Amino acid sequence: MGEEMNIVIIGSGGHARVVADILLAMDGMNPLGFVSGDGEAGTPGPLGLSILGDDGSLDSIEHDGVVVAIGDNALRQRLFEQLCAAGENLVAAVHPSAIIAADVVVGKGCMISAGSIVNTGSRIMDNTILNTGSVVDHDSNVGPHAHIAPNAALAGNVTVAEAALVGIGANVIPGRIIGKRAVVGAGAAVIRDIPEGAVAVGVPARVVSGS
Ligand code: JB3
Repeated sequence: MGEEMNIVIIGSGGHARVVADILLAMDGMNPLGFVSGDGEAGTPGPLGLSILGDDGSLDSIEHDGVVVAIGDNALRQRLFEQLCAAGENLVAAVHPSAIIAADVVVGKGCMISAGSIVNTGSRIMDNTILNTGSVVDHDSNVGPHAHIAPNAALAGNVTVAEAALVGIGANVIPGRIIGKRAVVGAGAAVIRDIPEGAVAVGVPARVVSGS
């Protein structure tokens, strides 16, 4: 077996624990622990991993890569960009049970959770979350810092722009575009494009704010 990569997880909330579990399940990844503002360094944490310190301690921890494991899109984007600028290696955490077509492009720092499916021709850009059991069907584009929540499904040729959130259990019919930083509510059915910054809810989804 080749050498393992030592990975620091940025954040220590629920999402960070799921990312830790994914890294433990992957070949070649060795999660070292969490860097966050929560708790004293050395505090024992979940999955046998501890808090290593706050952001200032990252330089003193010997590591090969980091994952920003924070659900909030804006905060995850800010930390991702800071860490890239600092020369960090942003690695993707992809659960072994995810089914990803051979030609799919997966960007830096993505989290692809258990049971997710990404079909042929799709592109998953940097720092995106495909949460548990989500589906991204063929030729879809999921922009950087976006989040496809658990059990949400994108049909073919869907575009989800930068930092947009498709909520838990929502569905998007083929070819629709979800604008930058838009939010699609839980269980919504998107049959029309959603403008940048809008919040859309319901079946069929209607814009309730932001446009
Ligand atoms: O719905 C699902 C399946 N998952 C949700 C996920 C997508 O988002 C989950 O239920 C939560 O709603 C949310 O998870 P997350 O991001 O883990 O939220 P929370 O438990 O609030 O944890 C946020 C973490 O970010 C905490 O550990 C904070 O200390 C950390 N944090 C905030 N600002 C930071 C910073 N960590 C670092 N290193 N630097 C910061 O500036």
